[in-house]
Amino acid sequence: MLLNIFALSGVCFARAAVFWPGKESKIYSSLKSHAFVKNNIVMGNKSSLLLREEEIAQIHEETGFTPNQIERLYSRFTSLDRNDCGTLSREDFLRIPELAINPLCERIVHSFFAESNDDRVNFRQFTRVLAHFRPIKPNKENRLNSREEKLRFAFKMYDLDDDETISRDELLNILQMMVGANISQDQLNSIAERTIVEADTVGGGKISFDDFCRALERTEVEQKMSIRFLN
Ligand SMILES: [Ca+2]
Repeated sequence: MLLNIFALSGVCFARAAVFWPGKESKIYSSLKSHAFVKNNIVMGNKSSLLLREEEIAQIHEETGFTPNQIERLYSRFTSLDRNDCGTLSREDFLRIPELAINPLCERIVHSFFAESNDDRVNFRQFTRVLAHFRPIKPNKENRLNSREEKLRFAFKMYDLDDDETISRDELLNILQMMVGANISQDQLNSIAERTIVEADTVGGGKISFDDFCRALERTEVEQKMSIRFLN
């Protein structure tokens, strides 16, 4: 039960995120060509909007994305940045149709703002969040996409008040987002209750990060929370 609930949220995220950097998505191609035109127009008079070599090198070092992937992501980023201010607002994210209809939309968007002090997301923060979804490759481990970081990322989606535990109400909140009105309130309450009882090892009625990891011990988080970024 627990495994399914937690794994499902990871899949929800991966589905939404796949629309950002992938070539497969139609919306991406149209946005990308828009960004391409925009970049060409602004080139020369708004050089601050272009990525500098050293920024690419820093982001590569930090996230493990290749320079080519970084440029693709940047093109996506600038296409979402309607006001050309170099940062994204929550509204910018909500204009992505695939994201707007994702049941966990609010939590996904929230995760981009975790490191932001002023409710804006810059390109570096944007790439750091997406880096959690890079597949894990042998001998090429990057801190951001390790199994533990992927799990921590999923955990934070549940932990609405950032107190490092998942309470019954927080679990219920995510369950409601995921299943909508398909399951009665009574059933949801009982699922949340059972999940907590199953996972909570210290008996405090809450799920700690350790409990969360233990519950997902036999789940292939690496695959469920990975996106194949094109090279
Ligand atoms: Ca909490």
